[in-house]
Amino acid sequence: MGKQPLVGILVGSESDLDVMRATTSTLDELKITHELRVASAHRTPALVRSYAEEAEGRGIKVVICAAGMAAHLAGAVGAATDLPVIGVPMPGGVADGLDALLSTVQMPAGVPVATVAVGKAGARNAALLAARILALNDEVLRRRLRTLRDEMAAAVEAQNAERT
Ligand code: RP5
Repeated sequence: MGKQPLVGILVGSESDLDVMRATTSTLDELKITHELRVASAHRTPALVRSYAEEAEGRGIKVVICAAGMAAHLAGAVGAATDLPVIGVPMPGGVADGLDALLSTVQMPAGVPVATVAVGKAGARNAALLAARILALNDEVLRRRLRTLRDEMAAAVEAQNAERT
């Protein structure tokens, strides 16, 4: 039996998986347990509803939802759980992700969705934001996040050193 997942990832389609590897690899890097399911607000609404309703009871702490085009997944999940929900708008569609960005970010008052950038940058940041939420109660994870931030700064400094 696998370890209890702390982060649940829902993707609207298998076609989102390439982008969402940036989320799973970042969670792996931070040693955060996670699970991933394909579930669509449009194609499998009952599956989305039951996943959202059961997630907290199953020990999930944060749900990350990736969807493109008319991206209702994160909002639909947020409507059925009190867990923090992070939405990742997928590129593609008629406006290459701007459609999904607006669909995800423009939640009416009452159901929050923390929306990150479109595509791979957002997919990585979704994992980092989930990690920051989990780190509120996890000192070891907080140190891992600090190390990651220090490494990022060091990499930029090394690039500048090469220029001088
Ligand atoms: C959304 O529609 C999915 O999240 C995906 O980004 C987009 C297109 O899905 P496919 O037609 O490629 O399955 O629901």
